[in-house]
Amino acid sequence: MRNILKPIATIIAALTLVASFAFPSFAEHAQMVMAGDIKIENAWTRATPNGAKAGGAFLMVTNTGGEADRLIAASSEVAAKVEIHEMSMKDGVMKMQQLEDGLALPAGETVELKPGGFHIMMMGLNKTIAEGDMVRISLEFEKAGTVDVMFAAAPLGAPSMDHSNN
Ligand SMILES: [Cu+2]
Repeated sequence: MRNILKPIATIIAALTLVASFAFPSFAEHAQMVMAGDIKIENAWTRATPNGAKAGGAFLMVTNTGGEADRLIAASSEVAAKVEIHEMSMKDGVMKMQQLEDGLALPAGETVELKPGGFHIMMMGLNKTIAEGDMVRISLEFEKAGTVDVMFAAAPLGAPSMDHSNN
């Protein structure tokens, strides 16, 4: 790591360390972000094993407004592309697929993106994510616009994003 980045990384590591003792509750300490009527909480991702090309990211999205919105796209400097996925049971097999039209966010409701369900999928990762890293993902909402969210990286082995069995 370049020297100029080191103090920043140290501060972030110190801040996240305090909260990381009690994972999974540590995600609850993640910063709350508002984009228009959209409230984002509990943004977290996971450390990736060396060389992993994909990783999941999770959050709770509440549409506090009176009109439906959609999460339609995402991007990050750490991945070639970022997609919005759904995992579901099909003919007794867990499958994941991209939500081509994005994720519906009904007015007044909270939608949770979590392992085993809806999730943000980082594909073509260009770095290994380490525990305590803050991964910036830009989320684009149809009505609320685009907002950058920092996803705190939980330890390796935190609730699995293995698409085959949860
Ligand atoms: Cu996925």
